[in-house]
Amino acid sequence: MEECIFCKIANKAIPAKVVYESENVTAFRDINPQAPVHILVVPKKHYESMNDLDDILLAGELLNAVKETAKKLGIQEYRTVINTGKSAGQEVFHLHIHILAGRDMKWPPG
Ligand code: DGP
Repeated sequence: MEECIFCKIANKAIPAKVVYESENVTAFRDINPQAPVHILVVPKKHYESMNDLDDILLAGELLNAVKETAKKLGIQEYRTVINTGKSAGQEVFHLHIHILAGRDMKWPPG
């Protein structure tokens, strides 16, 4: 989508600190990190949220990208988060998986 910030990052129209890339997925550092390691894993194709993801192979590629990104960064313990919808905390309406690591995490989340 033309005006979507994560589409622009995935298309390399604007810069980001990319840490992992596969055919259909890009992973890059969050601009406003909430932990010492904070990565966003996004499909290159625009999906507004998890509710729109209709491609099972891509779903697998996204999860595999989480695993490969963690491996590449040498992190074995991490939290993954997918905010879906405004009340769940979604601010950027391009599907993304957060990877957070490097500090103790509380459970349940707020
Ligand atoms: P969420 O609240 O789940 O929609 O998370 C959106 C995240 O996206 C938030 O942690 C900040 C990050 N973010 C927003 N704009 C940019 C950007 O332009 N570049 C990068 N790297 N991250 C961004």
